[in-house]
Amino acid sequence: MLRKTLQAALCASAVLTLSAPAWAAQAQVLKSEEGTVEVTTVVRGLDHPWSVAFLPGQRGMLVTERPGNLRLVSPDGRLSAPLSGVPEVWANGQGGLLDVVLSPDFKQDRTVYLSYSEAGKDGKAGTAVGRGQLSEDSKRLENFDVIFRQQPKLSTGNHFGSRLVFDREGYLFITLGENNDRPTAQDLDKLQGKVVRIYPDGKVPDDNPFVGQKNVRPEIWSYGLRNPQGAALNPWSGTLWENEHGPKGGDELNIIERGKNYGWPLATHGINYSGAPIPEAKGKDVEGALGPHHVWQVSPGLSGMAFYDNERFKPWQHNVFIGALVSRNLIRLQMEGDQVVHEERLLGELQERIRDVRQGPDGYLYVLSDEDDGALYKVGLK
Ligand SMILES: [Ca+2]
Repeated sequence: MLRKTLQAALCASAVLTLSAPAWAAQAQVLKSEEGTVEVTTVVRGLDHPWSVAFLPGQRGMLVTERPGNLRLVSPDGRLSAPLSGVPEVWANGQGGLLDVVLSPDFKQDRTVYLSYSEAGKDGKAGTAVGRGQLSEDSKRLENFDVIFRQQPKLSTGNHFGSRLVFDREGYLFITLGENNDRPTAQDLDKLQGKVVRIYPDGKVPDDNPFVGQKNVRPEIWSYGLRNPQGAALNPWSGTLWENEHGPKGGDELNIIERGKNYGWPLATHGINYSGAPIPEAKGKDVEGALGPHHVWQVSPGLSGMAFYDNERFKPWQHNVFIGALVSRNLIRLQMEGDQVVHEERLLGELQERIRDVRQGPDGYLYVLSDEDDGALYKVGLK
């Protein structure tokens, strides 16, 4: 009897998974400075989605859900069952299954990289990164292997970072939060509050800035970061850009340079959520630390970011888009060269926490809302 009930339930969920969703064709039309924005829901019912990666050749998109599932979304909005072969994640607070990116050679090696929070001792956790091969039927990751672990593990649920970005030479950058243990962002013997640079197999390049120094982690590329939840490679300059969720006030956009100190927690434009100053802070600008490239005095709660580099929507060309969790909208930054000259907020009508934004191969923006009933939206100009 129980088995029959289970079978019926499984059949019902299979039907749900395979039938075309009713919301797929609906589009919302919103006003913006650059014309009418059209928002199409590709899929709903995602459990706190965190990141999206596009498979080549119209094979759909991989989406991470923070509680620990990796799913495939078909181009017409069908949501797969969770893929098998994904590592066990420590899904507490801000931790769980986080970023997903494809290998630059995905067409040859079918390798998928994941960042996630991994359990340590005493109820604490840290960011880890691993990779596996996507099976031909896209139903599982095979031979998953951990290539990087944040050490020590200090998080009780906060500030994992953890965006993954390949540069043009094939180095892998990982952005790492300070696990809400502020002073560690300045400690070069720890991997909290850092950007690290490794080879795709986890080995450390000899030309990293601190290689060979005593009591310094050789993976470190730059340091003094709080919770870098957004990062992307600037397609015009090839440099790594990073944004971070500040304390109360002081969200930052930074251009990441080799060996540089980005200040946290010695230099910040923000204060504690309680209203008290950051105990370690010495000011907004501190000698030896690079100030933010751009700063928000009122924290939008920055998350995933994307450069727009496509002919489809010309008014967006050379813009930067960043998801905002607290202000619940999508930030559009108009740029002149590297300088931010104007800001607009989009998608505020949805009233959803925006976790990630990516430019799809079709030139549309794809946006994830970090909600219990999260969505993947396709966003364009009409
Ligand atoms: Ca800073």
